[in-house]
Amino acid sequence: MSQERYITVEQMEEATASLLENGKKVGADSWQQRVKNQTPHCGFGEAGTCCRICSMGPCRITPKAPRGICGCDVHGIVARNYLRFTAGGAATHSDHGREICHTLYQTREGGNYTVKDPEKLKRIATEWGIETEGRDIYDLAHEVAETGLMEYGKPFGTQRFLKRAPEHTQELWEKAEIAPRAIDREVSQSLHMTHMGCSSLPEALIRQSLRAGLSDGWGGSMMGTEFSDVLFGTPKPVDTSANIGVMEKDMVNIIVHGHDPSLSEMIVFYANDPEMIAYAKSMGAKGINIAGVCCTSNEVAMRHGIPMAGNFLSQENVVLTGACEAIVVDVQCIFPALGPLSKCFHTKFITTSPIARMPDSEFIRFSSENAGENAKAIVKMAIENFKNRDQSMVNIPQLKTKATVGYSVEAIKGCLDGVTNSHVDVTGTTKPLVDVVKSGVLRGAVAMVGCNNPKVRPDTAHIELMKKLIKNDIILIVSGCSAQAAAKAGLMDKEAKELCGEGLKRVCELVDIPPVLHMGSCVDISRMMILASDIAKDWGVNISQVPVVGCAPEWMSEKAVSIGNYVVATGIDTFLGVDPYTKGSEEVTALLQGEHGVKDWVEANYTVELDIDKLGDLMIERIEQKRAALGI
Ligand code: MSK
Repeated sequence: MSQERYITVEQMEEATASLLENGKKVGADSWQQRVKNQTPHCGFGEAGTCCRICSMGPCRITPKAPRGICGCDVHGIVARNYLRFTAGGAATHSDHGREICHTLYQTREGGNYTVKDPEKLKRIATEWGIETEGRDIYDLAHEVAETGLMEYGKPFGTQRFLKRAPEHTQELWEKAEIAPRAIDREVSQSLHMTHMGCSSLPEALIRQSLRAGLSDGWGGSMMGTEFSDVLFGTPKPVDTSANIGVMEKDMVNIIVHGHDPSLSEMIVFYANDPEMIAYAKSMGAKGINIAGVCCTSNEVAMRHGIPMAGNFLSQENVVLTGACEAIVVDVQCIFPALGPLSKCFHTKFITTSPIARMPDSEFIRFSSENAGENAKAIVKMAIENFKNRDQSMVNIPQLKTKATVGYSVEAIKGCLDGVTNSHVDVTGTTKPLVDVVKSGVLRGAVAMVGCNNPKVRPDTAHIELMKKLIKNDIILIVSGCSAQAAAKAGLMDKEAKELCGEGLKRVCELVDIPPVLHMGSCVDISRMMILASDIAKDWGVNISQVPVVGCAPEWMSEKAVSIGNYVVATGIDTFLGVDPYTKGSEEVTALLQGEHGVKDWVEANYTVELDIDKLGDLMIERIEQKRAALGI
């Protein structure tokens, strides 16, 4: 299939429409239909004004009933809901990080999992005060993993990685009493605070929301990211392709979906095994094609160049092609709908984690002990399923773009160093980047993240905002499903520099990068925190002064709320295109979005704007305000 330079949202919608037609022939349900069935949504839920924390209610706040049965007012209810939302996200990301710590603990020479980046492991060990001299690399890996696991439940002290932040930021956290302690403690304290008869003071609940978020971003997620690099390699720029056309008509298509790279890495390994490829050929296929969906896609794209089939709201599309032999999932963002949908086709829906069990799936429990064996069994199962494919039902829309992905902090510094020093040094500096921002060649940066949400025309907000920002010489650093939206549209192709303003175009040419930099999966937003910290230190200013903002224009998950809290708490103004169920309380809205709430504590706040074009204007305005304040 030929690759296209750019793909529009209209082309993607046309492709989806033809896939839905395919689905209709076999009686498939779709999220598009379920959205219709669920609309209009409950107004109390949307405003955050329904409380079902105890069984006296549910209580719904109206002008006639301004307090719940316990007497809690609307502000307490909205703030409690917000904190519970955050705690769900922090728990989820951090548990992902915990699984990665366990995988690191299981590494051994010649085992299922090995250490691929020993230098990074040693850097982290040194940072944590662990002796590295003369140590066996696996002894060291086990001690670092165990130390990491202790971060979840240690009785005293705060998260080790907080020391990576500029001193000023650490002082703000201490002063605001939001420096996160043990990760599990912050999550369980959030549930405790929101239990019936505990906190109903919005300020206290929002403070804890920031603290729980920080335990994710500077704790669980950061360990998830850092140890994934140690285990599977620190990403560096690699070419790949994106959009639904990456599925191959004549090959066994295996889709990996979810978040934890411990599974997908193994599937990728066995799909490349010559024995497995020969087996696929003996079954009449031309080979094995692996493609990804959601954050698993980011993980394997940035380390192996595995094509990206789609993001959150494209997950049903891969099955609707009729050419998916297996969709293999681990945890998070997986539609339970994939079970019944896969039954309409020949597709095997394979769940692998006890954390994400779903009806109508085949459960093959994955663990570090059986990873190799089970990954091989899954690949074999998919190959053997090829013969069950109904070729008359195959419909792979011809949409495919080129993308360059894998811009970890180390890779970005390496690229910048390559320009100034003609050699790549992964421990380099962000100074060249600071210089181009200071000079105005680049106006600033936007860290764009998050999901799709049917409340926003899928991918439009991501793509349109990115186009607008790069045209205004603002570089994009993206992760999660935002990254896939960019890749699907062609914005991660280095040629997309032609869509940029003159300044950004020059930077892209000089550094040989696309204008939208792929930084990885959801947990990798922690990479963005490290980059922001390094920039602030190299510049000699506070993070909140740097002309950079965060944005989640189509977010939907609890994880995104946790992310929003740690991005804001790190000092980065954050712009949302979907309301976080807080509009029912003026007090909570003022705390999150006003000039005298979280802004007083951490020098940043939220902006919620549902008009996407306006959201873009507001981000540009904020970046320009920061520039003006710095006198640049
Ligand atoms: S996968 S949390 S839909 S970004 Fe990380 Fe995408 Fe959002 Fe899931």
